[in-house]
Amino acid sequence: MDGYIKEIQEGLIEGDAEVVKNLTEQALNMGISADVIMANALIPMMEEIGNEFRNGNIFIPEVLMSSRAMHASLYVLKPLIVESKIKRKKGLVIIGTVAGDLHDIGKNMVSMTLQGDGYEVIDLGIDVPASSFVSAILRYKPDVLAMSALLTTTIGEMRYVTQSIVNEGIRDRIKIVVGGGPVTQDYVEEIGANGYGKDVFGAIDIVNKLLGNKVGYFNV
Ligand code: B12
Repeated sequence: MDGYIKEIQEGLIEGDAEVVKNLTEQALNMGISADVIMANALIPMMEEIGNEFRNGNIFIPEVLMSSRAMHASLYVLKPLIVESKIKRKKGLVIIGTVAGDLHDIGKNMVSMTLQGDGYEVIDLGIDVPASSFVSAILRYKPDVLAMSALLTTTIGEMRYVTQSIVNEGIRDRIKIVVGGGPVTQDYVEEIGANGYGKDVFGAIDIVNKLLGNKVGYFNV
């Protein structure tokens, strides 16, 4: 198993989408689960790529290539992860990356795992303005709004969206969960959201908890 995980990681660093896609398929054929590929290969490697980027060892084009390779792997994993493990839909979640922010790898993973846990998810995409979040809530009446932000310059949008929901008079209709690199539990309390998830598993846990369903991703 370690061999495949390592090769996928190398493919991610090299930004070789074709190789990463093929290796992901091979790993699945060898019986390595989608959860393991995501948790052991994809997530730590993007962390590593982030460090390399911060330290000036790689630049935006390389990060974009790696991100493309990451999406190639997610494309293969998606049907396995979203294949609902229970028949009944547990609730409706609207998810999006806040305005000014283009990062969507983590959001897409959260969306896929929530679907895998039995939630219906409407993904508004990236760079979503507060007005679009509010319109989507009015239109679809979801149980949960999930927002993602990766930049210290964009997490403030989460406060603005939350305030817009309060101003619209619909705050009590929805639970708000937030996540992404700079987001913390303290920040949740500061902006008046309902919960925070550190990673995909934290996202599942908090949504299940807020909606009164204690069944976690691994237990379904
Ligand atoms: C890939 C990447 C890019 C790609 C994005 C491609 C894409 N399609 O997403 C590109 C090249 C476009 C990019 C651009 C930029 N980036 Co960038 N990027 C990254 C990088 C390397 C990885 C992010 C990632 O995908 N991680 C992997 C996923 C799985 O992790 P994640 O997103 O954190 O998500 C997990 C959790 O946070 C959580 N989660 C996420 N969302 C949610 C939502 C909810 C509701 C919940 C519960 C949980 C949750 O669960 C996820 C799964 O476990 C990070 C470094 C890093 N370590 O994060 C920098 C990073 C985020 N980028 C950074 C910067 C500075 C930029 C740019 C400003 C660079 C520039 N000078 O132009 C631009 C900004 C563009 C914009 N307006 O958004 C900085 C941010 C610094 C800061 N504190 O603000 C980072 C931290 C790099 C660094 N170390 O300096 N970037």
